[in-house]
Amino acid sequence: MMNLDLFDSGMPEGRESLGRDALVLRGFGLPFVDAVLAAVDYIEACSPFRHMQTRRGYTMSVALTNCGRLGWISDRAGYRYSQTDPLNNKAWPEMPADLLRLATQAADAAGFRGFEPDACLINSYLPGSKMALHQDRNEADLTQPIVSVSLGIPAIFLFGGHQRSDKPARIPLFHGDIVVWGGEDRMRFHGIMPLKAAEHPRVGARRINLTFRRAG
Ligand code: MD3
Ligand code: FE
Repeated sequence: MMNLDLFDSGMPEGRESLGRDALVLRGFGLPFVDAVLAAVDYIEACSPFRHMQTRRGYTMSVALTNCGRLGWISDRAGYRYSQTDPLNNKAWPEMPADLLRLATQAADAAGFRGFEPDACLINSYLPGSKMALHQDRNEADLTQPIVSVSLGIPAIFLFGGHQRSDKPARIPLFHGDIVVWGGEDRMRFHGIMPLKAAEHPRVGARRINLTFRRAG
């Protein structure tokens, strides 16, 4: 008889462990796609995607926006969270209830009960966009996990170690995949390889990634 446990691990729609406290939930976001895309439309009408500057003066190839009480920003003064959008000096759009539900359900499914994100960073990638290896260390409570939702064309996620020089694993992320990171995997270096040109039937020639965080 076929070993169903073995079959379930590592297959689309299944769970793949990336580390002790890091898990890919393949396809977990698929039932939420319409709600997430509607939420992104609402958010970008108030706070459009824009390319931010790094502290060193480079322009990021990824465009971003935020919703929730806090939003992640970058400029010549560095990386930080802000209660207001620097484009209009108003509060970021509220986190839509559907997004909050998706984030808490995914965190629950990964074993992180009681996750209450107050920030959602939304990244928009076009073919060629990439994200260099980095750590996420601007959040106040580093014991809280991060939940990431991928939509649109695929990307290769780089999952490194605790040192920038550790050789990263390459994990493909597809439309509807969710990844949850916490515990000992929370501070790992990570990044995204330059996106290959492709077309997604629902999202077009781009990738959207939402990361839910407890920032404050
Ligand atoms: C692993 N975004 O916005 S999400 C980021 O696909 C970021 O847009 C990537 O890295 C993206 O900061 C990757 C996945 C992610 C987010 C936070 C992590 C992976 C993580 C924190 C610790 C370890
Ligand atoms: Fe990151």
